[in-house]
Parts: sequence; structure tokens; C-alpha cells
Amino acid sequence: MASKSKSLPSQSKNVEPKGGSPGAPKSSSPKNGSLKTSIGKGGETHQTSGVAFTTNQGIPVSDDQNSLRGGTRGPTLLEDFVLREKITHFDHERIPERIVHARGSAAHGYFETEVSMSKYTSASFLQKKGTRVPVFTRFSTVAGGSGSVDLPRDVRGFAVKFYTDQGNFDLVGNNIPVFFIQDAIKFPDLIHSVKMEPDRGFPQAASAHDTFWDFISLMPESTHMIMWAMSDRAIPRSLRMIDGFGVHTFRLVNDEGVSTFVKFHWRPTIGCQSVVWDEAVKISGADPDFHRRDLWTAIDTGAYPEWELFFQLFSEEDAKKFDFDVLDPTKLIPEELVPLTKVGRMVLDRNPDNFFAETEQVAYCPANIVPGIDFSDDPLLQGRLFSYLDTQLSRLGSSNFHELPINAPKCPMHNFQRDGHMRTTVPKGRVAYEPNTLDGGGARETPKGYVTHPRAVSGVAVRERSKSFSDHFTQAKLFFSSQTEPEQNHIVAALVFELGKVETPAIRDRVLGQLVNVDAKLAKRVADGLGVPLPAAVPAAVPTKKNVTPSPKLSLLQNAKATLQGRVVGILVTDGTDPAVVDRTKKTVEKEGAKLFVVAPKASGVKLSNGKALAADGALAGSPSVFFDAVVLAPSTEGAKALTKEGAAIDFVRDAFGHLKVVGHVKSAAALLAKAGVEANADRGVVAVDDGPEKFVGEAKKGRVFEREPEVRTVY
Ligand code: HDD
Repeated sequence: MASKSKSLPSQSKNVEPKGGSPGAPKSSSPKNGSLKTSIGKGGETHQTSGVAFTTNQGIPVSDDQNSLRGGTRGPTLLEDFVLREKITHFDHERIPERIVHARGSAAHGYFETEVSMSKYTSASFLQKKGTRVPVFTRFSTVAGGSGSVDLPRDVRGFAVKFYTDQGNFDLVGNNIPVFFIQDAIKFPDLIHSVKMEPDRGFPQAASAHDTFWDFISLMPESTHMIMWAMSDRAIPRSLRMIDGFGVHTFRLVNDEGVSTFVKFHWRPTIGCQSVVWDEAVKISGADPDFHRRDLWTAIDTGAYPEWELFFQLFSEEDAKKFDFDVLDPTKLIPEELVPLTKVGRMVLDRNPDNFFAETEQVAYCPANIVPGIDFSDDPLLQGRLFSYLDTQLSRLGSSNFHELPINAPKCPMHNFQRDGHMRTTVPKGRVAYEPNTLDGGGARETPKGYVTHPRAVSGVAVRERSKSFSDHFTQAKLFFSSQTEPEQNHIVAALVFELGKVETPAIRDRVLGQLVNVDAKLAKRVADGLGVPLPAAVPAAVPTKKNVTPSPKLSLLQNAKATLQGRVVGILVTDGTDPAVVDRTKKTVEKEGAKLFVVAPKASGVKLSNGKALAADGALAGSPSVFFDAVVLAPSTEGAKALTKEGAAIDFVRDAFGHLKVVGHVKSAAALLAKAGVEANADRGVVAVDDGPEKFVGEAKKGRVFEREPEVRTVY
């Protein structure tokens, strides 16, 4: 028996790092060819692979297609341990999803220090240029459940686990540098208000409903965050194109024990980019996994997403001079006040092997911090330091969740904690306490251990917020006034959309009253968009400062990169398409670091004008132009004529134009353009490509044609 079980390779290991779980050998993947099959007595398929399929107990299974029954037409027998084990395991496959940030996508990679931060911190991974540590980074939406769409209007989570040689450091941030509330005690209320309403169970993953805006209308401190959430930041083009922020003020502490305040910033090297709202709505239907697929595909094809890490460093003395409180998470520090210091870069270069084991089971916690980094007294952060460990206990079901491979530190870990549900390590010896004399010199406290920076803590226990937290509108005004015209238009449109979905007029009015405190013109535009009179300002604890100096760094468009790197250009082809157009576009687009995606009327592809076949990357019905950053229309004259009777083709063109994309076209596309109501030279973004794609690519690199917007939708 022993020698027999040795011949079963799948039984020799519990975990295979690559290629799937035991019993799912690589060769079973359809990519790798088909296995030998035979037909069973009932017509079912049996396969032979040479790797034995077993139960979880390692017992070889001879038949995984038929349960054990009393006679071929008789009842199933309770004795069938193969069936019972399989169904029982299946019944328990789900764990509670995260109460927030349930919908997420993640990847492995590394962080590399590029500039030593030893002046500010003793954290070992930040001492030397060139030090690399592994990371696991999870991006998420906040409000929707784990199966919700990727492109609702929402904040994106940006959580990074650094596996350092001093233990795990988790930087659990968002793509927006401020937050809705100032005190953790309001977090359950905020989240309850944005989630599906409890009686009806809708809307899923949407802030456009009464309970959210009811709460917001009563929480003036959320106004600054609302400006960001209504901006294009909340509808990113790709998770590869978002910023990340630690939000709170943290501390760095160096070898001498000197502390410096710090804010963490991630910047994507290919630039930030967003979609327009109508596009987000359509993507949500056409590909609910748009962001997840994009991240996966980029990494799978070697286009590794990369971010630079920056610190905003400032002293306690600096902090005292600011006209806002650095402990207030609804405030940011303009870069004009404290510039960014480059620290290093993060590259995500490996997709998870298993979504559940890694992306679902990863347990981030802002309290996971390494020597040289410390907390501040930000009351939101302080509440978070409790919440995450607590949530992991209920989500992962055991205090041993740190033993799961994705959560385990990659440096040695020793202590005397023992037992508990699902303990997988096997501690040795008779000693499970400390101090002791019996373990022969086991793990003990170390002078290199974590030391909390000795900050002064004093005061009377009160349930009271500092007055320095009371100005709720000046930074909201700063944000709005720092945006370009199209960006301001989008904020207004988003507010009109969201408040237009609110059914209770008094809620809308209260929000409008908050907006008056930000900017009377903004509030008037929203009120006009809704068709309601503008109410008076709601009373503010502290009046909004009259003069704010705009911070151009807060604008996406003013900091956009003119690049096609990491983008996707869609080319619509038909039978008879000119191969030269496809070839030249492909070469030019790829030279810019983008991909060309061939869209054909049928999944099988087309026959080009030279008689050669061109494979399609996607069929038209499943590949709308919302998937692409720019499009080229390259049908033959006959093909274009046929497409004028195809709604998907007309929408392809109309949407690309309506979503402000650069549209390249060949002469033979004329009938299709005309049917979609797009003039061949409508603006700088509608470009003929018959003589080459260079002009098209030049325009596409600039991004969207925002000046087209007033032509295609209402600007409130
Ligand atoms: Fe939180 C998850 C980010 C405030 C309580 N949070 C979670 C995740 C991110 C953030 C990115 C998902 C991590 C992952 O991918 O698994 N949260 C933030 C930021 C905040 C913030 C940037 C404010 C600056 N959070 C916040 C507060 C509380 C929580 C004030 C509670 C008092 N957050 C949680 C949580 C979650 C969580 C309930 C749900 C799942 C989890 O922790 O692991 O504990």
C-alpha cells in the first residue's frame, strides 16, 4: 500500500505553488491539449491522465461522475463518502465577504527602494537603494458585494502588504487622499448608508440613493471627500492608472529616535486616467470584470503595472503652521506646501495562482507596522487599528489566519501563542510560555524589536473633537477650484445625476445647502441641473475661507501623461479590409507601448483584401468601443455598408465619438461614420488614417477630446 501511494504524485504535497491544486494537474488545462477520454456506461465522459484523483483523505477515486446508488435507477446511498465529502466541502466554500471593499483584484510583485530614507526611518527595507521586498497588492471598490461590477462611481481601495525582513507592513489606503469622516465611530453609519438599503436590498454598488445622501447631507465633514468622489477619480479607466494614498498622517522614526510626520503617495508610471460616466455605465454591462480582466491581462502579457512611492515629509513644527489639522483625515496637504519626496517603486509582475487562497484570504491591517514607522493620533486611524484584526477573525474564522501563506510573514516568526482553530504549524517542545528556563534558548524579546515612539499623551477623557477639525468646506473649495473646466463639469454632472436619483426633496436641498458653502456657482449649476431652486447655505461651524490658491496637482487632466503606454486601441475590420492599414496601425501603436485589438463582425475573423485571413481578438457584439482608449474604423466599402445595418457597429462609432475618443477612419468607412452621425473631420480627434496612422496616434496620445464634450452631452 505504501509503495502504491508513492506512485500517486498528487498525494505527496498539500500545496502546489504553480499549476493548481492536487488533482488538477497542469495538463488538465484546455490550453495544454486534451486528455484521453472514454465513454462510461451511462454515456458520461471519463478521462485518463496518469495522476490519481483522490479524496481529501488521499483515497484514490475510481469514478467522479456517478454517485453510489442502490441499482442504476435506485436511491443514492449515504455510504458514498466520495459524494458526501465533495458536497460538504462545496457547501462551505464561501467565507463571509468583506463588509467593505468586498470586490477586489490583486497581484504579487515587489517594492524596490530607490532612495535611502535612513535619515527619517529605521525601517530596514527603506535603508538602502536597491533593497527589494515582495508585495501583494489588492485593489477594490468599497460599496458593492464581491460579485458587483468593477465600474460603479466609488472610491478604490489600494492596499499593499510589504513582506519585509522585519515583518509585514500593510499600507491600507485608497485612491483618494482624504476620507468621508473624521472619527471611526461614524464608519458603520457611513457604510450602512451607502450599502444597499436594508429593507429592499438595492441599489448594489451605488451611492446614488437616498440613504447615502441623507447621511452626507447631515455630515458636513464629508463635503471635501464628496468633491473627490464625484470627480473622475471615482471612475478610473484601469486599476493600473490610479493613485494611491495612505490618507492619514503617519510617523517615521529614525535610529536616533527622531520622528518625522509622513503622508504616503503612490503614482502610476503610466499616468492616471478615467473614463466618462456614460462609458462607465456601458462598461458595467459589457464587462462587469473590466478592471479585473485589465489588471490580469496586463500582467499576463508582461505589461507590468508600476507605481512610484513618494513621501510627504514634515515636522511637528511645520504641522503647527498649517491652517488645517494634520490629524484630520478629511484634509490633505497640498503638494505646493509640502512637495513629494521619491522613495521607490512597486512593480506588480505576477498574477495570483488562486483567487480565493490569495486575493480573498489576504488580511490587511493598518496595525501591521514595522520598526521605524509609527501611527499618529488621527482618530480615524486609531479606530482602524482595532477594526481590521477584529474583522479578519469573523471573515477568516480563526485567530490563526496569519498562518495562511498569503498572510504569513516571509521572515522568521516565533512566539508562544498556541492552538486555536485550524492551526497548521506544529510547535515543538513542552514550553508555551515566557519567561522560561526549559526551552533551551528559544525566542525572547529583542532590543531590535518594535518600540513605540514616545509621544506625549495627556488630557481629560472627553467625547469631543478638536476645534482644529471644524473647517469642513475650505479644502472642498480648494479641490473644486483646482480642477480644469471639463473636470468641474464632470463634478457638476455627477452631482446632478446622483441627487437626481434621490427621491426625498429635503435631502437634495440639504446637500445643495452644503454645496453653497463650497462654491455658490457650483451649487447653482447643480440646482439648475436638477431644476430646483437653490436653497440657502447650511450653517457652517467655521466659515469657508474666501481666497484659496488652487493646487494644480489636484487635477487629473493637468497632470495627465501624453502617452498610449498600457492602453488598448480597437480596430474594426471586415472582409476586404486593407491589410496595410492593420499592419501599420499595429506597428505604430505597439511602438507606443499600446496593444491593438482586432474587432470583427464574427469571432472567426475576416478575409483581408489580399485574400489572407486575419484572426479576431473579439467579435463586434462582445467588443464595444467602450473597451478601448481609441479606435480605428477600417472596414472595406462593402463591409461598412453591411455594418450600417448592425446596431453594435453604429454604437461602436457613436459611443467612441460620444466618449470623446480619438477615432481613426479609412475612406471606405464613410457609410458607417455617416450612419453614426459622425463627420469625417468633426474635430481634431476624428482622423483619416489612409495615409498612415501617425496623426491618429499623435492625437490618441493626448487622451480624450474634451473640447468635443459640449457637442455630445449637456454641460450643466
Ligand atoms: Fe477600511 C477594508 C481602506 C477607514 C474598517 N479598508 C479596507 C480595505 C481598504 C481600506 C483598502 C480593503 C483591504 C483589502 O483589500 O482587503 N479604510 C480604508 C481607508 C480608510 C478606511 C483608506 C480611511 C482612511 N476602514 C476605515 C475605518 C474602519 C475601516 C474608519 C473602521 C472603523 N476597512 C475596515 C474593515 C475592512 C476594511 C471593516 C473590511 C475588510 C477588511 O477590513 O479586511 O475592517
